[in-house]
Amino acid sequence: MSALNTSSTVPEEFLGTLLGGRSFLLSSHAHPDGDAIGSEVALARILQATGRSATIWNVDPAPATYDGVIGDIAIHVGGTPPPGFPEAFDLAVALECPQLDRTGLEDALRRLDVLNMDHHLGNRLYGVANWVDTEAPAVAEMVLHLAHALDAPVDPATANALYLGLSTDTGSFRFSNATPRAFEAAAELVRRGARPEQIAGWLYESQPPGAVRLLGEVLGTLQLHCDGRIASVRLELRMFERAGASPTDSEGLIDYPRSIRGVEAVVLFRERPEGDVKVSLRSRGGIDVGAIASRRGGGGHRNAAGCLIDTATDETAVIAELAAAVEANGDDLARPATACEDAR
Ligand SMILES: [Mn+2]
Repeated sequence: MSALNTSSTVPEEFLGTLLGGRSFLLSSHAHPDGDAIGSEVALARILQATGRSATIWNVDPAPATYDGVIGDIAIHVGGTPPPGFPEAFDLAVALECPQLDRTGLEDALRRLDVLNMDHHLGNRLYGVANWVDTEAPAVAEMVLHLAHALDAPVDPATANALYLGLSTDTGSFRFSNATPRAFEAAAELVRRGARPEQIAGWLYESQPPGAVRLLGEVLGTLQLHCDGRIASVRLELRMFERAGASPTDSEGLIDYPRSIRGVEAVVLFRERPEGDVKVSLRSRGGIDVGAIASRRGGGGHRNAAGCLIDTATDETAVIAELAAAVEANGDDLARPATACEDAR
């Protein structure tokens, strides 16, 4: 096994506890992303290859985009425990969860000893043993180190699953976590049979037609405010029908207005069948959209947040609050101080 040239090592207590288990239950957060699924699938394959058993249990199904990586690894989905729970398992591993309740299965998982394996800042260290490496570009990269610590084979399918996690968590190696560690892990995974062009095809060239038509509908509503520093778009219920799109086809829509030069904050207003409107907010740097969402009973963090509102009148109010937040953050481009008045 070639060792990676990084400082990451599996903590002894974590490794020792894991080595004491034979039958594992793996879980990750609700609405699993590429790092959640890639890390779970790879860890299941690694545990199985070393004579252990592993069952994956997630509260939500994986997006179809990840089917190729999941392969023949079964994922148990929903709130009802898998057969034999809890007696059939002697350890649980929570991957990618800063808090155990992020699994949506906390009460059940608490019946087992839980190992906590994560890379998020602010992890609550809820495990019987915790391995939290905030320098790790993805949990998938930690799973690769764990495979080495277990002297487990990393076959091409396992490498591909880990590459999915690494690639999605780094935004295809564009984000600030695209560190030397990320590239070193990527190089090793490709050497072991991961196929970047196949993963990229699944991630970026496998859209259902309805998703692309829905994007067209949404972009038709694009409005710029505050001298182009704020972009807003609307997603209306009737657009799904016109586009022949399903609810999951709306994922990632907010990234498009965010890609406009000069845009510092984005809001997506999404009509819900319940009659209210879901507000999704994104921002750059010091612009705090988390505060706007939490004032309205929502949640999130500084640069990504969401809340529910009632009427179209409230949409104007949200944009005005966003304008205030953008102005309060200053303007690198030294535009006139009146630039945001149109948004009030
Ligand atoms: Mn991650």
